[in-house]
Amino acid sequence: MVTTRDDSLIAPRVLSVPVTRSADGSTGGSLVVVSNREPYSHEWVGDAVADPDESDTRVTAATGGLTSALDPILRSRGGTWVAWASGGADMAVADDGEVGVPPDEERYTLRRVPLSESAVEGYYDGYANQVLWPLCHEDTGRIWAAPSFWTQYRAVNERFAEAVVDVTEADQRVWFQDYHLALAPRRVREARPDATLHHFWHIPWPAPGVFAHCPHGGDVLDGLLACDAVGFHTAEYAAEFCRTADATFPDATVDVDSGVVRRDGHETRAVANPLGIEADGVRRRAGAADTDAVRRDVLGDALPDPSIPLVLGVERLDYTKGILERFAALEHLWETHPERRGTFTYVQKASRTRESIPAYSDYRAAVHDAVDRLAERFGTDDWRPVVLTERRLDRDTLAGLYRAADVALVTPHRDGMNLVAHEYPVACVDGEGVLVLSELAGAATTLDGALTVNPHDVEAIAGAIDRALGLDDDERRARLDRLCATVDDLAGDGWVERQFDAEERA
Ligand code: ADQ
Repeated sequence: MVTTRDDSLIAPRVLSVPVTRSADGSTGGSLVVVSNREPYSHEWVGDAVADPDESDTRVTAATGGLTSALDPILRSRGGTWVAWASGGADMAVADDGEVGVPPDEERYTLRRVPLSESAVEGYYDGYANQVLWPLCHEDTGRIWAAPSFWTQYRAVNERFAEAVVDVTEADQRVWFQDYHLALAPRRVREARPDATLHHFWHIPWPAPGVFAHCPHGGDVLDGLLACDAVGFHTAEYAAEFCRTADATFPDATVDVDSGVVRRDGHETRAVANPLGIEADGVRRRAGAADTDAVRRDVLGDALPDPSIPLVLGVERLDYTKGILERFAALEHLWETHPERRGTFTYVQKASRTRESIPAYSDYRAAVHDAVDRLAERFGTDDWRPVVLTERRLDRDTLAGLYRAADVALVTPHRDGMNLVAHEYPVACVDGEGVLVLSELAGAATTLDGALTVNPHDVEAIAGAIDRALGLDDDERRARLDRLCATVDDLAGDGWVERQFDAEERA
């Protein structure tokens, strides 16, 4: 049974009731966090196979939205982070799979789950990234479900669940992260009926008709419904989750308005809880950057004219990010507005990703072809229309590159949130910068001030680039101010607090 009201009335339900803080300023007791990626990984330095005694290890801290939101929480309250042992030396430095982190302070425990190569292939490259990822981004034609994918996904979720049960007290709070771990909560619930289980689904949740394409969809949903609360970036995803539960389980009672699914005597709350960024850190790094040096470093001799405006795209080379449509839009713009040729350079900062999956290696090849095509068609001795760089940039350089860019294009077909759309405006510390944003990214529901576009509408993207470059100072600054205000609203610890607040309300 489903109760709902007119969809257009479902405004983002961002919960905002403050949560009681303990004396140390944290928001509660110790916590178990569970994710595919680990916050710290150990690698061998030197040849560990040839000479183990002469080898040492190096520890790398992960960067990205998830780690920067959760690592400080675990540092302040203590607890355990359970994750895949992805580093070559991870298990060698751990004691029974556990190691204290951060390395110098040891504020919490990292419990590592070792996985074989075939397990990672089936679970991560397979079911997670060839079934759930295209499904949730509503690109069902790309779903590919070899039998081993599901077998490994189930087995790996089982392994994670065993590790979680091992480190979890009877009534502790556990927080699972993302689409790699949909089944583990059900197993943990069976062993720890009194624990409080949370999940956060970082990618979109599709409409029920799209979710119907999911092989084993009932099991995926059943795993998530073992949780007390499942968080999503937007109210739309939370509502679609409820509708999917209603369509999949006739015995469930679903209230889309309040985001509650009741089944088998258990209640799960779907909550809209947008993730923000560490805005002050981005601002500080951008403010400290020497933008001329960053332009020289990233673009080298590709940029003969150091004063030419930059239009920027930053993302993993993922087919959901809309990079090819962006190149088509640039081509259309330079074709229909020849006066725009030579007036700006488009910089695509791309990182290679998931390349063992054919859809990704094909996409990367198509991106390179498009760059070559544009260079051949429009390039001159004095002007490179497009610069593609796949170099890994540290956070300081990336913040400097954002600041150096006059316009940023964030045009994914679909995106849970998209943190680049949050980072770019606050990095524009000189008050210059225009964000062109896909109306289908989660960020479009939370940020105000961008020029929004349909990510498939090549002509509209071309028009938005043209408009962004010509925006007058007043409008540009007013838009940037609004963007920064909305990014700041979501920055900080609010994300963690809102998630746990949902549990208290339940
Ligand atoms: P992603 O799909 O990886 O994340 P996004 O949120 O844009 O997408 O990026 C995550 C981070 O990676 C950003 O902080 C960005 O700075 C960094 N990054 C991206 N490309 C980079 C590059 N080429 N070089 C250096 N750094 C780069 C998933 C979901 C998103 C959701 C996040 C968090 O797909 O929708 O916003 O999780 O929930």
